[in-house]
Amino acid sequence: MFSFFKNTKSSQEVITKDLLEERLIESDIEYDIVEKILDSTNGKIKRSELEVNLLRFLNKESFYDTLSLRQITTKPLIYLIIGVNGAGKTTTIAKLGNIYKKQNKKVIFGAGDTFRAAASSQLCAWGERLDIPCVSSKFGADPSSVAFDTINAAKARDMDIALIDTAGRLDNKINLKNELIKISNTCSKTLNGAEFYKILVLDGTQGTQAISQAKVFNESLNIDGIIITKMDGTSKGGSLISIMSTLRLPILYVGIGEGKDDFIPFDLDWYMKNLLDYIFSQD
Ligand SMILES: Nc1nc2c(ncn2[C@@H]2O[C@H](COP(=O)(O)OP(=O)(O)OP(=O)(O)O)[C@@H](O)[C@H]2O)c(=O)[nH]1
Ligand SMILES: [Mg+2]
Repeated sequence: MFSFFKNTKSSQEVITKDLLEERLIESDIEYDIVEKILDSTNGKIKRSELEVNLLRFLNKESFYDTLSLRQITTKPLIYLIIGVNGAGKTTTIAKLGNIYKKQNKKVIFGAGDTFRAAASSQLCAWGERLDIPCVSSKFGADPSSVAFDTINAAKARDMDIALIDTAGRLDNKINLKNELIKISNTCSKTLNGAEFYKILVLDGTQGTQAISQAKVFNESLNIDGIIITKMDGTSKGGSLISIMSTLRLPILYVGIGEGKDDFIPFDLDWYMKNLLDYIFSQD
C-alpha cells in the first residue's frame, strides 16, 4: 500500500503526459489545477519541471511564504479544535499538548465534545497519560459551558495554553455549524474579546472532500490554520496543494500515526519530495 509518508517504490525522472494526468488525479489534486499543469506539458515531463509548475500554484516567494499562523500573544492562549467526526481532533489535541508540555508550557484540556458518550473520557485519558489537567462535563452538557469553564480554569490556574475539543458530528450539519459558532462566541466573550486560534483538523485520506469541508468551516468560522492527519495512511497528499493555493490557509502540522509523538511540523520541501516521489514512482 502506498503511504505518502513512507514511499518505498523507486522513482523515474521522466513520465509521459498520460501517466502524469493519471497520477495527478490519483494524488487528489483538484482537476482545474491538473488541467493547468497538463496545458503546459508536451509529451513528457521531467520531475524538476513538474516541481516548478506545482510551486507556481503556491506562488512561493510571494503568498506561500506569507502563509503562517497569525501571532496571538494573550495568556492563556486558547486553541479551539474543530473538524468532522473521526478527522483526528482528540488525538491531535493530545499531540499538541505533548509538544507544548515539552516546551515547559502549562497546558489544560477542555473536553468540549459532549455529544459522543466516550469523547470526554478519551481526551481526559490522554490528559492523565500526559499529566495535563482536563476540564469535562457530563454527556449531553452544553459544549459552550465546557469552553467557558476551561478558559476560566486556565485563567485561575495560570495556564499558558488551553486546547478545547469539539464534537465532529451532531444530528445535522447546520446544527454542527451553529454549535461551533456558539462555542466560538463563548470563547471570545469569556476572553473579553481577546483573540484565540481556531484550528481545523482534516483527515488526509479524505482527498478532495477535505477541501470542501475546509471551505465550509472557513466560511462560518474564519479558520486560522489547518492540521492534516493520517498522512501515514492511504493519503495521496495532493489536496494539500488546493488547501494552500485556494484557501490560503497555513498548514501547521501533519499527523503520521496514532501515538503522541507521531506529529511533525509541516514543511513544504518535505511535502513536495513525497508528492513527487508518488507521481514519479515506478508501477
Ligand atoms: N494512522 C493515523 N491515525 C490517526 C491519526 N490521527 C488520528 N488517528 C486515528 O483516527 C481515529 C479518530 O481519531 P480521533 O482523534 O478520535 O478523531 P476525532 O476527530 O476526535 O473523532 P470524533 O471525536 O469522533 O469526532 C483514531 O483511531 C485515531 O487513533 C494519524 O495521524 N494517523
Ligand atoms: Mg474526538
